[in-house]
Amino acid sequence: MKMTFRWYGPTDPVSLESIRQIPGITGVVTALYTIPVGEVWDLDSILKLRDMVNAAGLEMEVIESVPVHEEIKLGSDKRDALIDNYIQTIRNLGKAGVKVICYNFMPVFDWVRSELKYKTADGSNCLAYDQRTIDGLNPKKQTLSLPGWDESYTKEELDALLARYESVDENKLFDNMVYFLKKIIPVCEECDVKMAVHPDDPPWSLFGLPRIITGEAGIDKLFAAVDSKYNGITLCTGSLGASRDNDLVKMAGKYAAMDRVHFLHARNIKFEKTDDGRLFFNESPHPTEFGSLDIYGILKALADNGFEGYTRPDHGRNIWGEDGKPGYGLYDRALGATYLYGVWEGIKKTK
Ligand code: CS2
Ligand code: MN
Repeated sequence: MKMTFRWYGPTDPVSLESIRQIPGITGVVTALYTIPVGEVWDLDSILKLRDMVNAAGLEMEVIESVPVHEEIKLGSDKRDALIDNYIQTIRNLGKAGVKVICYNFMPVFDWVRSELKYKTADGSNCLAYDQRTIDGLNPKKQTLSLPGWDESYTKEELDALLARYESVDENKLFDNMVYFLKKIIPVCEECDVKMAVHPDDPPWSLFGLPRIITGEAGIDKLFAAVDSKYNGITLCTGSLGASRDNDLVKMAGKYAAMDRVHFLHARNIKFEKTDDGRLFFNESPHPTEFGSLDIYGILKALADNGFEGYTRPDHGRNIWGEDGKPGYGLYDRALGATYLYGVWEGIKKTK
């Protein structure tokens, strides 16, 4: 396992120096955040970023994310030019020594939560998801005020985009994803850069938009449609684990044995009891005991099936008075990293 840490670039309040001081961390996972979605990431900018990371004693072998333009997900006639740009970005990243690209194929919205600072009993705060709040939101009828939603679209632009997705169902979205992958995977093979799709978070349809990377069936179908090791997944435990239909220990073992897990996001979530039985979860500390997911079991299944890939602690809470970027403060993710390191050491030494 290669332990990494997400870093949001030079403006991240968490410095490379701090990251370097976390035991076991050898690299950061980052991106060029200022390049508009769809444009080529030029080699110079990539190398500058890599050199900055390397100068701090860390590697930059994983990118999260190179975002996929909505025109590609929609399958419009603009997609070929945008896929050509994506291909050029892959080539440039390969030249800079990048080995894995994490991306997602969720229409319009990335991860969705109802709260960014849910207060927990010990005084820390974390991200949370309450189905009741989400059910009360309708982006077609109201101006969406969704925590974490970056409002990069105006209301009119969002309306227009949502209207275009009305003719895109799960099957169409899947076909568009396969079209994209069939074009890029041969280049990935040539450049030795692996694609690792991040599962949909949460793994079900939201606001009427289709979502397809939600569990075993979708992932199996994706692997069958584009049968290359370079077409792999980011195993994000907190994303897939939000659906109780997903058996994460089984999936971890199965996909590691297929050599298709290129990146691990280790995050625990805790389902809370609600008066009316609706879904509510918050993002708990990483160790198994504090959440609803068997983080140990997942790591064991990965180890037993030969996983040695890139890993990072996903989302941490805000603790010790830190007021960090939601999910991405320093302290709790650092605790998560040392927990993962320790569990992994234990598994390896008792094999
Ligand atoms: C991340 C995702 O913060 C997170 O939950 O795991 O936002 C992830 O970066 C993207 O979905 C990957 O494209
Ligand atoms: Mn994740």
